Amino acid sequence: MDERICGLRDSLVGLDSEKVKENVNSALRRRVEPVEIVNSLADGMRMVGERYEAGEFFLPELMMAGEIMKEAMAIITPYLKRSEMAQRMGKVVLGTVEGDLHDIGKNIVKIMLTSAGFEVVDLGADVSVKEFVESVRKEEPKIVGMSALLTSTMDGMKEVVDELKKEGLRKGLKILIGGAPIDGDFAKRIGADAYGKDAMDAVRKAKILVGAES
Ligand code: B1M
Repeated sequence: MDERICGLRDSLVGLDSEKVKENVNSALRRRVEPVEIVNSLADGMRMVGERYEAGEFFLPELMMAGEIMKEAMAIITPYLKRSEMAQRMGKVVLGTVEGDLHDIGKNIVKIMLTSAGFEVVDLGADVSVKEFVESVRKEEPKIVGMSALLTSTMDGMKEVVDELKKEGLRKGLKILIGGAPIDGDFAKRIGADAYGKDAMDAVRKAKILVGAES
């Protein structure tokens, strides 16, 4: 890892909000690519998850890490440049599926898509099937993006895909999904068009879906 950001991940795992902000600002001053800073923080969140799984962290620590991550993202967001292709990339309706409150990954995907020139309509977290469908009808996006972090909510993605089909809205509309328990096989199984492993991959897949990249 770049030595200019190596303290960043560890300060997040250490749940040291002030240190994280200091490290983010310092990395930005040293002209580290904002995307690299985001990746390093995402890595830290993964380590927080591992500690939770190992019984070293509990729910309050998860919540604290989530808040620190949001504060850090608020500092970084203005530095992520909007692409000049903005007009051509098109609209994405994005949300975390019903019953699922995890929105950190979804928010990173939103920031990355926006920086790549997509117009993102963010429905937030805990988004019902009906809300997704109504938003597609209203916004006429090129892509619907869904995020899920819980194994118990990932099937909600299939419900959205099925309902869009039932409502005659699936034609010409691409569906991109992601989140820790999701993989390419699941995407295929539920009839989604693509799976994003992380935020960078989500941008790459979104570009492919709209024909901007092969
Ligand atoms: Co929770 N949680 N959580 N949690 N939480 C997990 C997901 C869990 C794996 C932890 C664990 O047990 N190891 C586990 C799920 C287990 C399972 O389903 N099998 C879990 C659990 C159990 C729970 C609760 C049930 C705990 C409880 O209450 N007892 C509860 C559920 C609440 C609910 O949703 N209804 C809960 C609550 C919470 C907090 C609120 C405390 C907090 C969320 C704060 C927030 O999001 N605002 C939280 C957190 C922080 C986590 C972990 C530690 C970290 C998640 C995260 O932010 N990762 C998580 C452990 C883990 O994931 N290893 C865990 C960092 C983020 C950058 O990565 O979200 O994966 P990720 O996003 C990536 C990619 O997945 C991808 O790109 C992103 C950026 O690279 N991606 C996409 C994501 N969406 C995409 C969409 C795309 C494409 C790519 O296209 C559209």
